Amino acid sequence: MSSGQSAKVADLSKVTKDVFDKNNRITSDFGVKQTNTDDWLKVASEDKTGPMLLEDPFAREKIHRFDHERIPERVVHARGSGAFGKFTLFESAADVTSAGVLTDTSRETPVFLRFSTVLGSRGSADTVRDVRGFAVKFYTEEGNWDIVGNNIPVFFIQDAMKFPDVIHAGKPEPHNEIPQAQSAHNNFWDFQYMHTEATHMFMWAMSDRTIPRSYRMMQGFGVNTYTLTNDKGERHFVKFIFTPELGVHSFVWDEALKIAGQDPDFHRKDLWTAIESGAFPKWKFGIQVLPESREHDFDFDILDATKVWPEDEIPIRYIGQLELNRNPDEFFTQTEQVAFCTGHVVPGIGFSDDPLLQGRNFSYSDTQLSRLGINWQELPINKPVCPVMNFNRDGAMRHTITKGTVNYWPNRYETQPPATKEEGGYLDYPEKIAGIKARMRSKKFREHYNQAELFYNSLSSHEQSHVLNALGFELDHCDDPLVYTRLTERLSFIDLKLAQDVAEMVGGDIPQEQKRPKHNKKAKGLSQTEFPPFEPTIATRQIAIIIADGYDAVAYNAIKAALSAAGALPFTIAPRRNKIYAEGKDKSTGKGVVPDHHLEGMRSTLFDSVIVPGGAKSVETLRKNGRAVHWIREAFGHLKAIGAVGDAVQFVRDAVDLPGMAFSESADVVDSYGVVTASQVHPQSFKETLQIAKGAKEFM
Ligand code: HDE
Repeated sequence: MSSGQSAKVADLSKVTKDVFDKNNRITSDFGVKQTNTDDWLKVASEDKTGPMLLEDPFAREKIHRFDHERIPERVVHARGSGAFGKFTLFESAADVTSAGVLTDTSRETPVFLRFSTVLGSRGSADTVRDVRGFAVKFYTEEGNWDIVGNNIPVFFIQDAMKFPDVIHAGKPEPHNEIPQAQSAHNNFWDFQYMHTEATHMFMWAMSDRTIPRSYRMMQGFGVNTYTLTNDKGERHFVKFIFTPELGVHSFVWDEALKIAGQDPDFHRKDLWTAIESGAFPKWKFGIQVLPESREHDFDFDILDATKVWPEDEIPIRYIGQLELNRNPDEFFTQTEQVAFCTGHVVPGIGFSDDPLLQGRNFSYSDTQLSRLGINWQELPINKPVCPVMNFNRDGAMRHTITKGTVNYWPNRYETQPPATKEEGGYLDYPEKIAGIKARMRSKKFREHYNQAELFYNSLSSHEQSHVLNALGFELDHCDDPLVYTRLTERLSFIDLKLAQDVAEMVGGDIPQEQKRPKHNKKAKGLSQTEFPPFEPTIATRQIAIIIADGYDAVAYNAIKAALSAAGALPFTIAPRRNKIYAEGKDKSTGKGVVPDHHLEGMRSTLFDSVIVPGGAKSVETLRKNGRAVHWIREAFGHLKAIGAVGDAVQFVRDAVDLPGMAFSESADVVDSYGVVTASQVHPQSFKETLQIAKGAKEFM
């Protein structure tokens, strides 16, 4: 929970009621206390149930309300999770903007952040391969400011008019509504081929960025180019970036696939649990700023949303911090009804001529009408914390009651005039525009491959191999040879070897020439390996401790205590969820440990690390249990840190049994695969085990 109540939380508390309030009694919507909510009023007796009476207002109301519970889901980004938090500044950006939220270092601005996937429906799985939404509503003293961003800094298209096409192509196909929450199908890849401008983005989409380990471990990007204007009226172009303190981490694909079935709410739970346990996720907030005079200094157009602004050329200036510290009280009225809008900007912040952004400014407010109705900005979660006063009136579900005899401006009373600049009014930047009216894009918008190659070149070799495998998976799911053959040919504009390897995997012609000369350049900030945690930590990482009857209680307790002390979340896993007894104990002599889960109830995929304490009998049981062996093997295959102590060491070594894997005979072995064993040292003291836990930390 939050340290203090933010202005927005206080505002929401005015319309919040508590289901656990003991003084309340169930009432109808019109406030009448009800005596029975289970039986429809009927003509009935002890011997016979007769017909139900339409006159029953309570029954009709209950069913009627239920019939209308659903509202349309978001046309994109339907699946999501949100949380409240605060935004603080540690450096004022007054040199480039007059916005209070970016200049006043004494402010705490309340925020609501909604994470999402793009393609899936509301009930789809969290861990599918997809771009993640990162939408932040800042409830500033000057009105709401929304950054409606993604976890990838570029987008598929350059012009908003193409948005319905890219989304139609990615969503389930129109004839049979297959597949759900997947880009691995003909139409998606057909679209990618038909639009060379999508090349850069699909390379990102095939990287590990689209299978994040946690919402807490991804970057957020405003993507579009906005502008900042300072007190002197000078304008700069700007990009917004959030970088997580926990570092950027991803699943390996096999894990993501399995978790989608094993726990479709994995990311939702992860965020919820972290906030409930007080491990508040934090991001550094940064800006990349360019004076207007430098607009044309680059070989790409800075208004093109399919391009990054390379950090080497335009450094990120980190000026603030975003923290999430409070879970919503109710999903529907908060996470579902929150409505973001790129058009929501506050004085000092403005738009650019980015053709994607300008279209978005229309689309977001428009789409809220079909989801929420014309008075959507009055919904509690969307209401600004500052006063709202204007002559927009009426419409369905209007809540505000405005007193007074006039509803227009100007009026004879001169009441509620527009604000001056000094009073905090929004000033439009007086930009000089000249041009011809035409449906076209400027020249630099027509180059589509340089940054796609830049991105690929900048990845580490293992990230590159993940891109290859991702393309291999996706195109394997396309059954139209035209789609996968053309796409592999397109890859030869980026990297011939990649194109050939993909073609080999998915079938079709093997491209023979690099279709465009390579520039071989790399840039900073594109590989996610550049974003380790700010401070090494295992806080909130989920660690499975596997035991069976006869486990070594000293080792088990020490490991558990050491992990908890480091802020990790240890879970005990055993062959059954009934009590498990330590070495030398049984029902009659010992208390026993109640495991959190049994081996079949959970899988290694749902944990960051697995540790097996010793105890001869326990290890003997686990050795004979196929699922226990699978836990170790699978964790190893997913490159997770695995720990073993005493008798469990040989068990773990046998389970992973990798040819050529050298285990030293000495104590405290940490090998390069992330397997940590301590066979010689029986952990008799808390301190020794803590050492082992610390070793494991380096591999998480
Ligand atoms: Fe969106 N997008 N978008 N989008 N978008 C929506 O608005 C749209 C784009 C993003 O958690 C919709 O309220 C157009 C880029 C997020 O509620 C809709 C274009 C980026 C969310 C819409 C884009 C985004 C949305 C659907 C091309 C990253 C979820 C529901 C010009 C910077 C917000 C809604 C939430 C949602 C339109 C492209 C991010 C239809 C026309 C680029 C995070 O208005």
